[in-house]
Amino acid sequence: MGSHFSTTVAQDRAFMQFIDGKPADALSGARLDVVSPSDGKVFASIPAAAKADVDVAVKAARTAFDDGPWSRMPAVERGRCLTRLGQLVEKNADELAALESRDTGKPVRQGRADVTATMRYYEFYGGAADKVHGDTIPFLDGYTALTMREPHGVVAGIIPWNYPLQILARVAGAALAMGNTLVVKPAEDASLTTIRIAELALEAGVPAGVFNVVTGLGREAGAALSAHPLVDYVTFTGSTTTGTAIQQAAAVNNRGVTMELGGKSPQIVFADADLDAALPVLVNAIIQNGGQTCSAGSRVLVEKPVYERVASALADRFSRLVAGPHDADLDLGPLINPAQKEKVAGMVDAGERAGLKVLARGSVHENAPEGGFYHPPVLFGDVDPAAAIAQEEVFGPVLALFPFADEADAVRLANGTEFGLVAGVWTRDGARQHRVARRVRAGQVFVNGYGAGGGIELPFGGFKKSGHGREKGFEALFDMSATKTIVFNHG
Ligand code: TXE
Repeated sequence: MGSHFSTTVAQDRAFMQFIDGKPADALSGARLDVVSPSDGKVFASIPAAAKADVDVAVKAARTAFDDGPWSRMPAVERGRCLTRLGQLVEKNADELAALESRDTGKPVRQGRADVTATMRYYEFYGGAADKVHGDTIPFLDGYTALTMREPHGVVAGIIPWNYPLQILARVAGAALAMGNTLVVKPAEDASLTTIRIAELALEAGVPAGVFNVVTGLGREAGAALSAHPLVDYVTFTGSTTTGTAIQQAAAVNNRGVTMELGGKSPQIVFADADLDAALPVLVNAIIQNGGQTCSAGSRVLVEKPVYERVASALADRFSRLVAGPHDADLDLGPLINPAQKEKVAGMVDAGERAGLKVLARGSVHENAPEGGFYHPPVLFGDVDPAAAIAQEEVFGPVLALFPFADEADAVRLANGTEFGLVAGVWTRDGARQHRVARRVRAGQVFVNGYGAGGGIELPFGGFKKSGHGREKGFEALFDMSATKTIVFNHG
């Protein structure tokens, strides 16, 4: 194995949680191993928080909210803290990118792109903090009525492992800009950069107790956090099943939630599309982060006259894709853990057993470490729209191709799953661009492009089982606050 493939960069390290401005071990002292998906080896550990740890963190956030100064600080000052956090992310970019890649297995160039986006999130929300304002409302004679946006209070953020830095940034950026305090529970598979960002937030001037991190298992630390009576609002990105459990837990306290759940996002390719422009985007939308992206373009619908051409061009590209360790920076990295690898392999096997046609399969690099969680990219053709691979989120590098007859057929297929997160429409016909973009049930529609996960400024969220509430952009600031109406009687 060449030096290019060495995966032992960082020193083994025992990471700590971050509570009330200080590093904290779990009260029980219990720890979880941190495994590199590239070689399956343990390289660090994190505290395994239980209910009692969550309680300490939530109480710290509660006190920081109730006693201030954060929630009462002029919005411009909060914004400056976030802007400084963005600058610190930039200053520590190499360290953060290396940590993110190692922890998640994603190729280092993806880790770097994630750091750039993270910096942008804090910059965007730093600038937005003092630009949210209410209305004055014409009311009865002798009255003045006005609205203002107030923070919810303590926000719980439960974060998945696929884009820890970016998803944390969109949650923390919007929540902190509005004056909330935070308790974050990153995924047990990828907690390291979240801990680092909380340290940097303190350095940027975010007061102790405002940005807390508890680490540990979802069913323990995550469940305790989502059910905690002192939490005012819960925001979650992850699986639809866990999202349902979290909503049920939050409902016991009647708390609001933002849910960013799974997807089965379609890209619709009409015969008049610029295929040369579309092809690399179609591939990238399912290969990025090994397909472990909520907005992955996992279905490609192609109009019949160009179906064979698109299928063979995609097959050609798929057969040349190579998976390897994060620091080899190949087309894609390993999957996050053995369970995810088994899930993807199981769905591919089931598809083949059900008679679905594999048009092409990429490869795993011959020098990839044995213990890594690799799965090659797989392209299925002529997929039955009722098949599991057509309906369920695989969360791996598996693309399903479907032929369609006409525009109505395309829209029906595109809308024919329980999800509705993102869609792509490829056509040169302007009127059709508008018609299809309007009729597809998805929170984001890209025309002649596809921005899997991209666009800090663009509101993002789902229809149907893909969730509710909106993150990113200015709109997230509304989810992260509540309207208060004040009425003065001066008659
Ligand atoms: O996700 P979970 P998992 C999908 C994807 C993947 C599947 C399983 O299809 O194959 O989910 O992945 C915390 N109460 N996505 O099991 O369970 C957990 O600790 C409170 C889509 O890893 O959703 C982690 O922090 N919290 C996706 C977070 O929830 C709980 C991203 C996400 O884990 C909890 C990830 C509980 N009972 C997976 N159980 C996307 N939409 O981007 C778990 N958690």
